[in-house]
Amino acid sequence: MTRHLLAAACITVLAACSADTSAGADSASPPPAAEAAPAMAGAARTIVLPAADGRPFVTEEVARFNEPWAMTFLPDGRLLVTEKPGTLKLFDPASGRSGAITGVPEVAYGGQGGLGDVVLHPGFADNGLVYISYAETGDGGAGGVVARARLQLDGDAGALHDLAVIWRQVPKVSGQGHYAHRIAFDGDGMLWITSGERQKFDPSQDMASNLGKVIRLHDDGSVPADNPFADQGGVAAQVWSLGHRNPLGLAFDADGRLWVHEMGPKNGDELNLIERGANYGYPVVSDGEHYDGRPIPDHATRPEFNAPKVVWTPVISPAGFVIYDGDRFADWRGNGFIGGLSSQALVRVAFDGDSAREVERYPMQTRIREVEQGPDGALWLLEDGGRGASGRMFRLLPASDADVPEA
Ligand SMILES: [Ca+2]
Ligand SMILES: [Ca+2]
Repeated sequence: MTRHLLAAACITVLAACSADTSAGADSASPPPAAEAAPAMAGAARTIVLPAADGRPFVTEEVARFNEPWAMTFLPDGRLLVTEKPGTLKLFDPASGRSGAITGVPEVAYGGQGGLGDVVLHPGFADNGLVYISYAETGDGGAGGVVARARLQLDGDAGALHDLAVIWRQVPKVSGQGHYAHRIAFDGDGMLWITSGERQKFDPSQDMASNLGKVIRLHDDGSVPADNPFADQGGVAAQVWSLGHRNPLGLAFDADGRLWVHEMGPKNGDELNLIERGANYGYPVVSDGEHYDGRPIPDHATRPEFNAPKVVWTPVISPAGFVIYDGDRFADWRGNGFIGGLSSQALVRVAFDGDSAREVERYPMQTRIREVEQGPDGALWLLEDGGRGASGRMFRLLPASDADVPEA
C-alpha cells in the first residue's frame, strides 16, 4: 500500500508580502527568507508534509495560463507553454512576464483536442527548431499532427517561422478524444510520438492506421529504415509499438529505456516499458474494463502481449511525465514523476532495471496535466483547469527548516 500524505498536512502561506498571489514576480517585493527554498516573490506557497519518512516540500504558484497543456524550458531558463485553445506563450520566471509566440496554426479545439505538446529539437541552441502537436480537422473528422518550425524570439515575444506538418494521425475520425500526441527526443536525436486510439478501440491493433501506437521518426518526419515494421510501408513503417490506448506521457531513463504511461479504460491505467515491435494488447486485453461495463480479458490471459510494469486500480489518470535527474531533490534522482488528473496528485515512481513501482503519491488538490524538471532542479507542474478555465503553473522545492511548522 502506498503511503499517503496526511490530509491536514498542507498549509498555505505567503512567501513574500505581496497580497497578489495570482501574478508572477513583483520586482519591488522583498527577498525570500528561506535560503534552502528561495521563493518567487509574491508566490503562494504551500507546505506539503509527507507521512512517515517522506521529505517535506513546498509548492509555489508561479503563474496562470489559459487551459495550459504542456511546457518546455528554453536554454535561457524561460519556458514555452501551450494553451489548449491554440496559443503558445513565452514565460520568463525571473520577471513573471509572458508574451505570445505567433505563427501557431488554427487548431481543432474541443473535447480533448487543441494545441498539445511542445518540445525543442536536441540541437535547438544552434537550429532554433521547435515541435508542437495539435488537433486538426479534415476528411473524416479530426486527427493529431506534429509540426516543426523555427522559433525566433524578440524580447518578451516571438514567432514560429517555416512551420511544416511532419506527421499526421491516420485516419482522421469523428470525436474529440484520445489524441495523446505527446512528443520526445531520444539520445540519438530520434523523434518519438505517442498516438492515441481516438476512442475507436480497434485501430490500436490495425497496422493500416497509426492510431494507438508509439511512433519513431527522424527529426524531419521521415521514417527510419530500421523501424520494426519498415518493410510493411505506409504508416506501419512509422510504428515502434502497438496496442496502446491514450498515452499522455513518455520519458527516457538514464539507460535509454523508453517508459510510456497510458490512460487505460476503467481501472486499467498502465506504465509500460516500450520494446521494439511489441504489442501492448489494447483493446484485446487490459487489466481494466470498458466504461460501458463490458469486460476486457486481463493481461495474464494473453501472455503474447506485453504486460504493463505498473497497473493502477483505481486509476490515477496519468498525464505528463519526467524522469528526474537534478540535484535539488538528490534522493529523487532516477525517479519518475507522473501527473494525475482524476487522482489530483503527483505520483512518484521508482525504477529497478526493467521493473517499476509507485513509491509515493502527493495530493495536489487539483488535476495535474504536465510535469517538467527546471534548470533550477525544481519540479514544475501545470494544473489542468478545465475548459475555459485558467490553470496554474507551480514549482516544487524542498522545504527548508523555516518552512516546516513545529509539531
Ligand atoms: Ca513538457
Ligand atoms: Ca480486464
